[in-house]
Amino acid sequence: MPANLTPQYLNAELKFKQAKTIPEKIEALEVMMAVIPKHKGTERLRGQLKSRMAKLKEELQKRPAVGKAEQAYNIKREGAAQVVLLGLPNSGKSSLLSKITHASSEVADYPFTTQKPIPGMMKFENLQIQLVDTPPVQLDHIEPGFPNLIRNADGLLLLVDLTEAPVFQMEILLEELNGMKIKVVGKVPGPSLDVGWVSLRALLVGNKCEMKNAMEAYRRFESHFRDLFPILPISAEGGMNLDELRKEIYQILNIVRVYTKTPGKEADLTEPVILKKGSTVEEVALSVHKDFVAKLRYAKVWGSGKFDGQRVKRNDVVNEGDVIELHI
Ligand SMILES: Nc1nc2c(ncn2[C@@H]2O[C@H](COP(=O)(O)OP(=O)(O)OP(=O)(O)O)[C@@H](O)[C@H]2O)c(=O)[nH]1
Ligand SMILES: [Mg+2]
Repeated sequence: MPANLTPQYLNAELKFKQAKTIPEKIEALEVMMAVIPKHKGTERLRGQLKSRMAKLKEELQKRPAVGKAEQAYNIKREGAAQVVLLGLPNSGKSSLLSKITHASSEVADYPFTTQKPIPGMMKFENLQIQLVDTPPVQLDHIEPGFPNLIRNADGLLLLVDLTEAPVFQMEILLEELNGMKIKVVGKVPGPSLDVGWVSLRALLVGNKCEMKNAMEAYRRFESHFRDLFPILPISAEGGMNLDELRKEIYQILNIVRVYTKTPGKEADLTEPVILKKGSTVEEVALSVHKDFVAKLRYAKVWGSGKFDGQRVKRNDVVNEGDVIELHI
């Protein structure tokens, strides 16, 4: 007997074939089962759909769900960029977060105080940068989700305690990151990467610099790493060098701030457009509105060694602080 399948059914069948994930397949299959004409001619087909559904549901059960621990490491990026704080136990990560953002993360004189990542927003000039405090890096254990949090960051702040063999601490941190296929770079651009590796810019920070002998330790630490990375001594608790720290954090992000203006009006310098270093006028237009790119005829720029209001082309690279007037 002919099956006489309806267009509704055929449509759902097409969706089933195109489905990429198991839930998508189940959804399409449910529609197929609901709309299939129920008569003798479709009996075999209905049987096949039923057993297919049973198999899909079984497969869905077998897949490991994303665990609670892993979910905790999923920190939504906010502000201009996300910077992850990393360090061994007690280095002062949570003290720093609590000091330079409005977030609070528990501080204690015993190790392993922080159990899950905690984000906070740091103000730098007219920007907000997200910092993420994390549980301490350990030699023998990595929480699921932790490597992903790090790999997705825009930059890293590697914090060491200057009173506890800082060079050794940094070597452990770099080695652990290496194990996660994260190439940490600072001043010198790294070599091209193998498949599966990511490269992240980092700022090295020596904490507790107000302590006795800490600055001597800092000088050894600095001479060890200064050719490779930007380095800074701070005291999170004493509030020392924190303005410098904000500047250095901004520096590792490799971004520029530009400002857009409409002809005849002043630019709003409180609302920067944030772009990767090396971006062009075209990308400024894109950030304003996607239609602007196609319509863009030329732009005028104030700043960056150009004379005021100089006319530039769409593929001209923009610089930090430029004011840009887009003409469409
Ligand atoms: N002297 C001094 N002590 C500090 C400074 N910053 C933090 N501490 C102390 O160092 C200890 C550890 O600080 P935390 O901020 O909890 O360190 P943490 O890196 O978050 O530690 P975990 O969460 O265990 O990884 C606490 O006793 C802090 O009071 C500092 O600048 N100077
Ligand atoms: Mg902590």
